[in-house]
Amino acid sequence: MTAKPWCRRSLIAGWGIVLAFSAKRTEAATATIVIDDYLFMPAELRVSIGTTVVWENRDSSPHNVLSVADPRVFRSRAMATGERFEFTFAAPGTYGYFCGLHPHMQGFVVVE
Ligand SMILES: [Cu+2]
Repeated sequence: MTAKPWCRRSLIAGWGIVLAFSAKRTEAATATIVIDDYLFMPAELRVSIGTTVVWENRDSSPHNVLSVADPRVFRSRAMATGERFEFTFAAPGTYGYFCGLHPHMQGFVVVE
């Protein structure tokens, strides 16, 4: 017994949806926060759940990134010029962070 044309069409449509979702899931969303001149730029970043945020130190001084929360959600080592730290945000929320070497340097990531 062969599938009726309408049935075949809905099968194809169904696979199309599955493939679209798979493509969306494997597409790695990333966002970059640049560290320069003792600032996080942008200081306020909004991303969707699952986004990997990359902090990139373009300053001539070393910096690190520590989440404000206790216990810390993320914590980088001191990054020299050109070094990066990344963290993937799996849960929604507002994540404040600062530089442990220069605590006046602050920013936050809103995950929604
Ligand atoms: Cu710093």
